[in-house]
Amino acid sequence: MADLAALTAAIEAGDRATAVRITREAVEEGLDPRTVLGAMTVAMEVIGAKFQCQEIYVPEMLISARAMKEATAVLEPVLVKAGIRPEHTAVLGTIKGDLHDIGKNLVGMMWKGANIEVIDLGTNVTPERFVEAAKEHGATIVGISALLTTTMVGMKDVVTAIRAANLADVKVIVGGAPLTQDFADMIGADGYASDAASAVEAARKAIRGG
Ligand code: B1M
Repeated sequence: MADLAALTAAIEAGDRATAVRITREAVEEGLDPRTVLGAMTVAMEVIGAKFQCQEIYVPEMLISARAMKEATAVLEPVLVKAGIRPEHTAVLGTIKGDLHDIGKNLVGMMWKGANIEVIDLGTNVTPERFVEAAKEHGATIVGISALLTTTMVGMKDVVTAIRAANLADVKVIVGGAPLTQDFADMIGADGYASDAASAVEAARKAIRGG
């Protein structure tokens, strides 16, 4: 029988081959895909916690996220067939004028690991594009990343555009090296995270409404 504890351990260790093999076994045995997804998500929670307390660093997090991605690709058709959808959809991008995307990509991976569907708009994203994509995909989260002090100010325009478009259910989460909680509050964002792991909790908290 597929060993789900070993699946969790494989993702934590970034062992892609083992993670994919156990996921295939679980699928062939007809295990509930939610249970399998749960075993994967736990691994990313552990990775997130270890990253936050600097027990591991960006490379290890990327390796685990890659293992998670390959294992979820095996599970995805079964989830779709069973009508199991991600809990939320997020539109994610780096702000207009900014081409840094490594941190943004990590946030995307962590959100996917937390069962949030991620529509990645890439870099240099205008406020109009964030709004369009949020409408098109029925997103409940808009995530914006900025790495430059010159571009972070443009985040306020995205918040303003989202509010002007009457997207009342959309929560805006912001992050990036030059940002602070004070800045996020000042521009009226619904959440701020200092790293990719806390971006999961920031999104959940904003959706819960505090
Ligand atoms: Co640039 N760059 N860069 N750069 N670059 C910085 C940011 C800089 C601090 C370097 C320095 O001067 N010491 C500086 C900014 C100074 C400032 O504004 N205060 C800088 C500069 C000036 C520039 C250029 C202007 C340089 C030039 O051309 N003269 C230029 C700008 C181009 C542009 O964007 N228009 C530029 C270009 C580049 C490269 C293209 C060469 C490359 C980017 C490649 C890429 O991303 N694909 C690059 C890089 C790599 C860096 C550094 C070295 C590393 C950034 C990085 O990836 N960090 C950076 C210096 C540094 O940070 N040491 C620097 C790793 C990443 C995991 O961390 O992105 O902070 P970070 O993400 C974290 C958190 O911030 C948070 O979670 C992530 C994971 O924990 N987070 C979020 C990020 N987004 C989030 C969103 C959230 C929540 C959390 O919610 C949605």
